[in-house]
Amino acid sequence: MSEGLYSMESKDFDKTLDLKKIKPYGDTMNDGKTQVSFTLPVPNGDEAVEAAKQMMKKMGFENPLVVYSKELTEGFTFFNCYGSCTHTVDYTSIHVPKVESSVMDMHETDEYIKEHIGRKVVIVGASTGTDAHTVGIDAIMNMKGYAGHYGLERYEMIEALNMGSQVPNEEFIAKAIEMKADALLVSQTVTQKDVHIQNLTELVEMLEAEGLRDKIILVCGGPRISHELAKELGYDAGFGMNTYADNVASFVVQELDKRING
Ligand code: B12
Repeated sequence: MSEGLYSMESKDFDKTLDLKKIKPYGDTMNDGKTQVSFTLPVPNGDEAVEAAKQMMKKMGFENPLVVYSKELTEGFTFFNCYGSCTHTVDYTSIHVPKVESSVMDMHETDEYIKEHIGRKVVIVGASTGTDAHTVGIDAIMNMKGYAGHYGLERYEMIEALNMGSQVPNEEFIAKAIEMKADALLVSQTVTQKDVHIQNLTELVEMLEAEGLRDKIILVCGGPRISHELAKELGYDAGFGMNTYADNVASFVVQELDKRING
């Protein structure tokens, strides 16, 4: 294949692409081909496969095909299906609120702190409430880092404390007061029954009651956290999947600089 074809944008390559009406791509533009997997609470068999096909049609898929079905446990069958999606999305109308700070690497952030803040920045993090997931907060804070990005413990100009998981909000706040934290990082992975919303909201309310909310930069993160949700819940910023320490550290130090130096 010639190099020219690779460098060609898909809109030049395929004239049928309409960004106002995008559809999943299988092997031709606008074919809508999608793979879906789900479980139905019925035993495996012809009726189960038919039920899965009807479910696919109700979800907006044409020509549904059940390519795999397996009873996982008595009375529960798992399906892999293909179908052509009938729905479209207007890509041109999408606006996703994002944290607005320029992302610096560890060395740039350390230099920024030296120049603009002139002392170590104190950051306390935890996976709070009943949440036992530690990998997310470790990825952000651990010395060794994550995917080639060093965590906050490695930064020369950051004093970082990772309190681990299942940390009650009371203990988290007590530690923040003891360490005179500039920023608190909350990790929430479990979102079943909106438990993360209750827990994140409780922390904001408790910080407000202590008169601390405005004195601390409050950041949350997790696979189902967005910046938009975080702002709605009263946080300064929220980070989702594929976040690195660089993103968080850059936001915290630039925000702290604004608050201290205007
Ligand atoms: C490992 C794991 C566990 C381990 C955790 C071990 C540990 N020490 O962490 C164990 C076995 C204990 C566990 C238990 C449970 N788990 Co679990 N678990 C997972 C799993 C497989 C991986 C999570 C993970 O480590 N991801 C890797 C990290 C790096 O990604 P991340 O967390 O998204 O973090 C990144 C970003 O989100 C962000 N980030 C995260 N936190 C923060 C914080 C800040 C401040 C910032 C800036 C950024 C940030 O940065 C990180 C790096 O980019 C997921 C499924 C999956 N594949 O995701 C399920 C999953 C999260 N678990 C789930 C569930 C339901 C549970 C249990 C309730 C199961 C049960 N019935 O007992 C329990 C809950 C226990 C509890 N009380 O919390 C569900 C959650 C569903 C939901 N929407 O709520 C998942 C999605 C599995 C599923 N598909 O059902 N689990």
